Amino acid sequence: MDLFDAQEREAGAQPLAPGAVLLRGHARTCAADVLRGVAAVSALSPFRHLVTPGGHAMSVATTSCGSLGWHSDDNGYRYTALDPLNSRPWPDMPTALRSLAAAAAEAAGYPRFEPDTCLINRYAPGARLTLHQDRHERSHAWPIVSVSLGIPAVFVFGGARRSDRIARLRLTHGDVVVWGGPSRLNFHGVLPLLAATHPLTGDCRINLTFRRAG
Ligand code: MD3
Ligand code: FE
Repeated sequence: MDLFDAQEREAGAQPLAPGAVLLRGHARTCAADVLRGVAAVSALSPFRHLVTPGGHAMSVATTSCGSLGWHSDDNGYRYTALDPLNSRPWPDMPTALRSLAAAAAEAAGYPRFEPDTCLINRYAPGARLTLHQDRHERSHAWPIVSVSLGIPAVFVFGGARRSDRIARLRLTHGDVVVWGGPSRLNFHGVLPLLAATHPLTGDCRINLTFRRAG
């Protein structure tokens, strides 16, 4: 039997690592509302391929909403209050996104999570995210809530050191992962996406990452 199939049949809250919880399919019922919110955000702050401090355009297209947004250029990675593309504040976080993040965090054992930013990543086939840590937030005491929508991806995650052994996890439409406590600084990434289609997103994957950055 395929290991991925076995993983996907499990429901409810599954521990992945200390402080990390997988909520399989948690966002399935609100997905259409959430994707309408993503469309409203990207109408104001369009998806763009950011350039890393090393000078490479990312294969993943990004935008943000909330009081802060994620940006990178020659000067480094950072959160900004204005979208550098249009010099306006990032779009407000749509209610459907805010409620999903709070409900998922609570279901994973992190009540009172109020994110101030949602990074929206759009993956076309072939797009990937190399192994990295999320460590640009002011406090690492808050969890990160990650929501996968659309076509599947293989997510990889290790430990607090780059050399720690790596586990793979296939994430599909509606899956939510909450990363907190000792897992908050784990290395993680996404393998190059295989071509597929999904009725709600077409040929892409959308990942939402809710954080308390400020
Ligand atoms: C594990 N995004 O934008 S979210 C990112 O699917 C990012 O787009 C991925 O990594 C994506 O930075 C994965 C899942 C995630 C986010 C933060 C983590 C996993 C994490 C922090 C610590 C450990
Ligand atoms: Fe990350």
